[in-house]
Amino acid sequence: MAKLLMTKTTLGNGNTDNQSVRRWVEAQAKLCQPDQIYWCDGSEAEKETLTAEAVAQGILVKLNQEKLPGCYYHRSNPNDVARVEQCTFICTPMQEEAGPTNNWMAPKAMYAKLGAMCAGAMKGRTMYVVPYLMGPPGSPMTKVGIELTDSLYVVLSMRIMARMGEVAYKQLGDSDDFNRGLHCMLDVNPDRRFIAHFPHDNAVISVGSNYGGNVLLGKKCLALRIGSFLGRNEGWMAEHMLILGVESPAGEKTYVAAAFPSACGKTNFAMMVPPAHFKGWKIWTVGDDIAWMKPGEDGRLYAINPEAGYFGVVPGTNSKSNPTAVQTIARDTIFTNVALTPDGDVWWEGKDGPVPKECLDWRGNKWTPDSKEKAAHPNSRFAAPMKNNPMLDPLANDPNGVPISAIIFGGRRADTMPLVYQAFNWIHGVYIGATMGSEMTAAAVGGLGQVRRDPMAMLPFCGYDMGDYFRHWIVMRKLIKFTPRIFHVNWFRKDEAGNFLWPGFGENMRVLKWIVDRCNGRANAVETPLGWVPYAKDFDLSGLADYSSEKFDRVQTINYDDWRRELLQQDELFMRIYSHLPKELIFQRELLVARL
Ligand code: SAT
Ligand code: MN
Repeated sequence: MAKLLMTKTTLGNGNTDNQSVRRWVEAQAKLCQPDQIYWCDGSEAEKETLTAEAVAQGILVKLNQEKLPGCYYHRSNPNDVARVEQCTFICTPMQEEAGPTNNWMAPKAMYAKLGAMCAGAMKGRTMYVVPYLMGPPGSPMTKVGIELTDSLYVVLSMRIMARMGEVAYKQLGDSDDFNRGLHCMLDVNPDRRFIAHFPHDNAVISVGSNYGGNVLLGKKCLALRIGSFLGRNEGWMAEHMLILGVESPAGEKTYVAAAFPSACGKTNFAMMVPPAHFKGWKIWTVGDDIAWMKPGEDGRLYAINPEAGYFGVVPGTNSKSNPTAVQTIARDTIFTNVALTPDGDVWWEGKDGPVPKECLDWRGNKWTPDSKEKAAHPNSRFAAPMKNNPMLDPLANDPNGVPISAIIFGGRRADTMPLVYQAFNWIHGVYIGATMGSEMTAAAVGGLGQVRRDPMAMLPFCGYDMGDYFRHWIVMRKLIKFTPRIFHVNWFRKDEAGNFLWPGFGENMRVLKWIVDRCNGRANAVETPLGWVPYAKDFDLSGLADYSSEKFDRVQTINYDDWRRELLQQDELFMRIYSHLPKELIFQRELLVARL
């Protein structure tokens, strides 16, 4: 390959003849003025060099390699531990295109503002050029991105979360169709923090943060916000969904995609281990966070996971909640903001085994079991390569993706929502997704515990007007011959005393089995005002200790007072986005009111 004609010192073995890439990198380097430019090639040797560099700089701590081979530890700035929706912008020429649920600024104004902040921002630093793919190599659905960053933590995390290096230039060829991502840490100051998306330019600029969802630009920025915008224009869907395959003892495979808001158990569900009672059943993981879905030639809806790793919530991960994740994160993983034990191990609330007598908490302060604060931040995360997952679906890297039979929506709701119900049809399912609500979690700054409307779990991730996004869902119906069945689940319903009415975790297999059986025309259901629900006799409760069919009836109860309140709350969102709201959804609301 031709030598790079860069004005700066260039390092790394990554290299490309693609003139669009080179011109763009050169222009950004001119703006940010790094001391040197490092072109990543994605190789193992490079990983070793950069990891050693990160350790030398104190960005990563090498963990006990006997216990955790290939694992490292990172502590973030305490002001930078989650996505910040207030700082996240969609920059379309017209505000109307971004819609009422997104922060908006005109592209010209945002480019000027962030250009000024990035000017000279990498002086004394290295600019890393990170080429990556979202999607399996060679897939027609895959997108190329290039992220320029001055954070080694980002480089090493991107290496886990995406297919990074030469493979991206190979897919790109001499095209200029790639996502242009620029990330400057600046001084990691919440007052100078912006995550700005330019959907018409397929570009993202992120400044002032070093936290996953804000800075791993392939993930929420490209795969969801820009992706949803591209998907609408190109006839596919970018969704905040896990993808899993259910294998029956007879070897029948059924694929399911499920949208739950951040930190509501997508990773656990995607890696679920069926309870002993379900002999011969297996769950295979395709993805745990994002699905790109497109109608296939056979009329079914096909999904790929654009990512190559899992960026999961750590606290609560143990051999009961997620034994597969416990295995997956035992090597080659970067842990962020968990606690560090004296023997170079990591610890978090809800980990297997004894509580350490003493450790350093996520801020680096001494922690003992008497401490009032948590040792691990509630949004502490692991970044682990999906190839470590013992239950990785054999088709997870298939360029064609997997055929989806069911779409599941779910939220974290202490009341109102039954354990499971099925939509009457696609458009009713779109209404169920559009009116989803969930109690807020630590994955985003602010509002912990309050119920907020989070349509399709996409409120923080939709790159254009929410009403137009619902319209896109309705339009997609016409492009799919065999539409997936749509369901709503809630693992989190509680009784008056605050106890969960459903055991959750692996027992969710029982719900999943009913869903799969419905898709395959095997399970019975009864019609209710909300949708189809299982008869107690058609729902497998056997082998579930102390769980009576009476308790099942309680978790499935439709409480009419709750639903009156729920409908009013749903209206708040519909009023907010009224000007672009498809009338089909207003009719669905009317039908629901009439049934109730
Ligand atoms: O922090 S991330 O945005 O990567 C995860 C999430 O909030 O869904
Ligand atoms: Mn997510």
